[in-house]
Amino acid sequence: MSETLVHVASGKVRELFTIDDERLLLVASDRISTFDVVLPTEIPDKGRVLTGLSAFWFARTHELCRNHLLGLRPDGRSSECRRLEMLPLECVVRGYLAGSGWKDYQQTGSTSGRALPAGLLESDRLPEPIFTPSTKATTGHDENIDAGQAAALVGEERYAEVEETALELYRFAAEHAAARGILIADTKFEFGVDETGALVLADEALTPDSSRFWPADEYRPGGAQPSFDKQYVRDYCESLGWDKTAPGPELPDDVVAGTRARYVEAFEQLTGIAFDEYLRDPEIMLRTGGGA
Ligand code: Q0N
Repeated sequence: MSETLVHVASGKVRELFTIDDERLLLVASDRISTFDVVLPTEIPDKGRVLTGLSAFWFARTHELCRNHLLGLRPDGRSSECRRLEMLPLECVVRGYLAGSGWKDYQQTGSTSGRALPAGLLESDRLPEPIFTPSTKATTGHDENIDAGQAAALVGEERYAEVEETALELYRFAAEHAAARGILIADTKFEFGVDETGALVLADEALTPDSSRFWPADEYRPGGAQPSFDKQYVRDYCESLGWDKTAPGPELPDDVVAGTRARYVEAFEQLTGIAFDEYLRDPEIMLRTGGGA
């Protein structure tokens, strides 16, 4: 019954282990990063919220795209995944103008080589969602690339398929979330290819760590928007005058509790499933049509 897990990769807040030749175990920790620095204080259950949310989206987008999820472990934070050949692209979709998209637009009127209408404000909704791939940087920040550079990395045909699929996934999720009071400003997908050559959605998907979630009732274009999940952490860090280099500050109990509550709120608002229900039996995410 016991299994030997071989560690294969670490992200800032997630770890990946080999189960066997076909399967990996993706484990989401409770670590949190802000301003690109992982903080010394954890947010209890954050990894479970993100694992459950990802599973929710995987179950509900299966007709749009295959995905790597095989099953959830009883701990609620570990997913068994199909092992794939990953594409060397970060597949970003933007529905609103924020982050590096806004920076590029201010400097050039374009983002990732795509001209946008003049006069857009920070956080404005784009006329339509756009696909803005970037390269996977092994250190530092991912670098935005244009469609030609991205197609050169994966091939023209695969590029067209990835763009179309990423846009469909974003449209589906953004519409679902907006109806429940959360704007998904942008999101990053990672895709792989299975042994038959089929495109498969991997990693975590449509979580607050892979996306910008904004509370819809506070949406005011013309400046930066509050983050649905991390705003208490950012505000606290700003109040300290921390220089945003490692190591980051410890978080006080009220900031931890408030932030945990925001993650759970995002989970329940988006899925319509009580977080307690998920903890009792994580695989309900894969069976139920979902309360929402
Ligand atoms: C893989 N990464 C990205 C999580 C994410 N299904 C898969 N098959 C093969 N490789 C990968 C996956 C997935 N998902 C994805 N690296 C390998 C980065 N990681 C880093 C650590 O935690």
